[in-house]
Amino acid sequence: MDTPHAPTPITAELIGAPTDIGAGARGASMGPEALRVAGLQPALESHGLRVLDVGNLSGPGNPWLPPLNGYRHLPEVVAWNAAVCDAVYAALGRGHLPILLGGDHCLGVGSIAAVARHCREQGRPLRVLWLDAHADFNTSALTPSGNVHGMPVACLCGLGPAELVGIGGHTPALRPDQVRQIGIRSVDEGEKRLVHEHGLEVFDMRFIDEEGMRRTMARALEGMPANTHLHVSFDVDFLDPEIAPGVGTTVPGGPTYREAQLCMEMIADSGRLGSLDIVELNPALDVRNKTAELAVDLVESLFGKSTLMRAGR
Ligand SMILES: [Mn+2]
Repeated sequence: MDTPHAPTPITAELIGAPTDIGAGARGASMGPEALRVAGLQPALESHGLRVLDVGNLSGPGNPWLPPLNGYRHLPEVVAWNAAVCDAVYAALGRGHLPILLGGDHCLGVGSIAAVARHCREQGRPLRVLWLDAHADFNTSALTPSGNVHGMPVACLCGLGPAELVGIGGHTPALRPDQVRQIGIRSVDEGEKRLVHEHGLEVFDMRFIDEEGMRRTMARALEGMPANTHLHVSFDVDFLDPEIAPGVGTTVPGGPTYREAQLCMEMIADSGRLGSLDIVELNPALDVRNKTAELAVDLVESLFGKSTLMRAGR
């Protein structure tokens, strides 16, 4: 029986968004099922969470067309993001911790716009950790590909097509000073300039090499008031491709297994995690689902599984 002081168990709500509508390679649409097959739900349950798998959202198919006015599949991208935004916002309203199972990273727009809306309404500070090989701060003027999965941070900060930028009902959804980017190692020239102009705080691989993951995460997590909602947007290409081959946009030189574990454990230690995206997992490029299994392993650490031999853990 619960004592009056027992903490209410967290209810995680798994929301699948099976689409690769914003990506440059097909296959991330199979990500949600690969995460389920890798045992995401029982893994979370083993750490004391209640887990509600609400299944997959539905949306338009991928017509695989060239860019139109600088964007590929913009109407479809908007439709998927609107569905994600509604689902994540509803989950937060139920007091649940939404876990978006992508899908490509364009879905970060809908997911984080919903979180930002919830936080505005609740008067809570929001911080977003963007774990990624890429800054995802492109605009249609900067990127020739037109793939929207390279643009979500820019869209959230108000740079992008109006129908996507305004999806959470407030433009911009985020201020750049709410975002910390970690693991970045591939940024286009024009994008780099834009990131600096907008003052995003970036802990790139050079920073992690020089300072170590511990100092990196301490910096990324510092200065959060007690009621801060922390959102983690975990692009699986954050990880070194040696350990995580199942993504469409591998970039060598990412965090090792141990560095990634420490990153997740320090986020867990902050006690602030309120929502999560797991995106860009591409089972078509994976090897026997090992990248999905690694993602599940790391998400366990995010929810308190510690690989350290310390008392009380
Ligand atoms: Mn990304």
